[in-house]
Amino acid sequence: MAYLFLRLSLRPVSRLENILFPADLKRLSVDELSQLTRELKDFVLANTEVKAGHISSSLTVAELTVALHFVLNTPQDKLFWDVGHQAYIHKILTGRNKAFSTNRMKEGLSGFPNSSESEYDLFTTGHSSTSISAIIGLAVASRLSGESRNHVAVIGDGALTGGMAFEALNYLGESKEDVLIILNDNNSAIDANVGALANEKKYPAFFESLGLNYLGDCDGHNLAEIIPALQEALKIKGPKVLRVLTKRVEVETPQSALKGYTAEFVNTLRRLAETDERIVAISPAMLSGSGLNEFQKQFPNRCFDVGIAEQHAVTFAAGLAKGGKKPICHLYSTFSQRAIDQIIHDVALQNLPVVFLLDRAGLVGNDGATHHGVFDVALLSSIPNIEILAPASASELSVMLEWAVMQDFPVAIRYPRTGGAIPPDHNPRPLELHRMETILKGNEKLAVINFGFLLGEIEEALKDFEANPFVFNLRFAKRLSAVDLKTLSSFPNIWVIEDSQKRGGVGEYLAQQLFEIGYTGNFHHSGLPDEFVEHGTMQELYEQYGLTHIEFKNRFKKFLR
Ligand SMILES: Cc1ncc(C[n+]2csc(CCOP(=O)(O)OP(=O)(O)O)c2C)c(N)n1
Repeated sequence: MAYLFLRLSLRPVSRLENILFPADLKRLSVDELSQLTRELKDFVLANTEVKAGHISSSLTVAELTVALHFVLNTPQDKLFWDVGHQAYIHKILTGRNKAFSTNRMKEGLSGFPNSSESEYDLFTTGHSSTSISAIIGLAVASRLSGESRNHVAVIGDGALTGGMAFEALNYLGESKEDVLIILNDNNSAIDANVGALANEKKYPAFFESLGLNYLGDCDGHNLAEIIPALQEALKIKGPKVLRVLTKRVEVETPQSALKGYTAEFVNTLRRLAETDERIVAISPAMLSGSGLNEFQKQFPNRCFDVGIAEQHAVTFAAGLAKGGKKPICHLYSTFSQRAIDQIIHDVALQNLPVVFLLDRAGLVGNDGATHHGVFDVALLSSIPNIEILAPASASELSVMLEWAVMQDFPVAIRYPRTGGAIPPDHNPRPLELHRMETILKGNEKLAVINFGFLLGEIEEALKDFEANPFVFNLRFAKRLSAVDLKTLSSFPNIWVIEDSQKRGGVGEYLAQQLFEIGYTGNFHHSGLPDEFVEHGTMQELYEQYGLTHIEFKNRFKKFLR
């Protein structure tokens, strides 16, 4: 009995059970908050299976998150998490404790702050370096409305390398709005952080030279330091910066070898670079995601991680091309949106031979609306000089890259994350400008035109049919040769299938070219509708939008009966 009593009394009280909203934190002591922080970390680890990056970044700011919600009065006070991949604990503390296990699942919580999910998520985020501009906007709005509240942005040292952050700081130093910027400095940005500022001695002088009040550093894992530091900081009016030193909490993930599209890209690039010294590679802070860390090992002087700076990456590539190099500029499709003007103004206008690799094109799955790579075709296809290509298979990516580095104009190759669609049986033929590839010959009632990685789904859908339609692999988004247009115009039904927005997509371009030569048949178009796509697995999402073999088969039945 005495033993049982001892055990019960030693069992720690679960703090987390009683914390539903930030107000519940206010009555806890610093020791109790520390215990809660430990429980929160365990809770995150127990309730998340995927995306170690988000888990690590969230655990790294566990103490900071608890301290902020202890000190601030959210949602009246405005709290902005830059990028937002570190906001798991913020979500748990703001009414989403119970729902947290649905994180990143279809219909579940988003992996990023999402303003339609909770009033505590100030902004929908996912792309980096937006926090300072947005918090200044909110602070000005509060001032103009005569409302008194705190405005706080938390930005990582990685996100601080983004141009928008610099633009906003420059503005803030002069406008002197009342905002607190917390620099979460763990000297990492997925890979090691880069750039002159990452040298720690430079931060105080940098912020002060811009007219911001630099409040110094504090230990980001010690609540007894962070809480008073935040309380003091908020008493000071005007723009100020508090640097919180954190150590990245590493979460073990199985190290997978390069595979699929990433492996094809990197292995082909290495092979080409061995014989062509002009080839150089650029990545804005995505060296390991792109696979380019493998290229860097072999060619350390020809591989450039420029930080989270897509705009700079593109114009830097333009300069390299002008200087006689062959730059391979790797961008995630979704982040390339940042650099459309640089692609137009600095690359395409001068017809510079930069090769863009637009990775994670199409739907990316659980990262959701901020990260789907579905706008690239629409955004790029109105730009003169540039060619936009999409491989139907990983091996075709290799063929396309080999072709692209030989051209004297800009080329963008969009390709998906590996997985999420059935890989096709595809042995790509050599590329010819503006020529499509014939995949299957068959029934002359229907021409199916594939652009991108859904070819395997099309092939799967056709398995049980005796008669095939014609299936073509379009390859080039913007233009099709006169001879291929003529071939297509003899089909009474044409069906274009793509894994991006239909509006502005290849279907529209092809339809226009066909109608211009007098095509009068039926034109069908599958792709993504005019709406933002939420999160879920790639497969769930492609199913939702009718872009899998199941839906294709139903439609083939109608065409081929
Ligand atoms: C515009 C843009 N480019 C690239 C990314 C991919 N990305 C997500 S988090 C991250 C690193 C962020 O580093 P940091 O801000 O220091 O945050 P930490 O995870 O270290 O706390 C990168 C490069 C992004 N989200 N947005």
